[in-house]
Amino acid sequence: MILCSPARTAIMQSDLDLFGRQPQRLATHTVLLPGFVLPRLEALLDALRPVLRAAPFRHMETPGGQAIAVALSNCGDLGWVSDRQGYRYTTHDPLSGAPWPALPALLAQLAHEAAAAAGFDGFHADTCLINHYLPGTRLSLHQDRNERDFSHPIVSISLGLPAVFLLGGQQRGDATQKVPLGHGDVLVWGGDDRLRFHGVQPIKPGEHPRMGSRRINLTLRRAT
Ligand code: MD3
Ligand code: FE
Repeated sequence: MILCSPARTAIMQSDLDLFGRQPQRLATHTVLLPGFVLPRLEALLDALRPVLRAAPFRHMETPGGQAIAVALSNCGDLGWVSDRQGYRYTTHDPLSGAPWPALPALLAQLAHEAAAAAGFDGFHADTCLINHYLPGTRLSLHQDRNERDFSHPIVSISLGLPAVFLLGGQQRGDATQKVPLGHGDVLVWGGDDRLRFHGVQPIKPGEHPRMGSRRINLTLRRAT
C-alpha cells in the first residue's frame, strides 16, 4: 500500500510509475499518484467509448444562464448537472431522457485502488463526472459541495493535454498551490481537504499523441 499515513516511511519500487515518479502528498489528505492509470489506459478508453456514445459531451448552463466552458457527461447511478434550477445530481441524462450509463467496473476498480493507495480504504464510487477541456478552457475556483456525505474521498483521473491545477484552502481568498497534472495522473483527496477551493488554469494549446487536442478529467465520487 502506498502512503497510508501522512508520516510515510519507505518508498517501494512498486509505488513508482513507468517514469519513476513517486506519489506525492500535496496536503494532509491530498495525494498525487503520477501515471497511476497508464498501465490500464487502453482498457479505460475502451470502457469510456460506449459511455460517451450513449451520453455525449455537452455544455450545460449555470443557474445564472451562462454556458459552462467545460463540456461534460456522466456515468453511474447519478450524474452531476447544472441548469437554471441549480447544481445537483440526477438519475437521468436530461439530453436523452435515459438513465445515465452504468459506471464501468474498471472505473470503480481504479477509483477503489487509487483511494486505497492514498490511504482511503473501502471507497466505493457511485458516480463519475467526465469533463472535457479544449485549449483555452479553464475552471474557476470553486468547492464541490453537491454530494451528500463529505466524509467520502474523491478520485480524479487526468487524461490528454497537461493542466495546472490550483489547490486552494478552506476560504476562497486563501493562497493556491499550482499542481501540474499530466496524462494518466490521479489525484485523491478527502478528509480535511474535501472542501478546499480548487480550479484549473486555462489549458495551453497542444496536441496529445493519444488523446488529441483536449484534456479529459474523470472525477469519481460517492454522491449518495
Ligand atoms: C479539490 N474538476 O469537476 S478535479 C470538478 O480537473 C473539478 O476537471 C477539476 O473540480 C478537473 O468539480 C479538478 C481535481 C481535484 C484535485 C484535488 C483536489 C480537486 C480537488 C483537492 C482538494 C479539493
Ligand atoms: Fe471541483
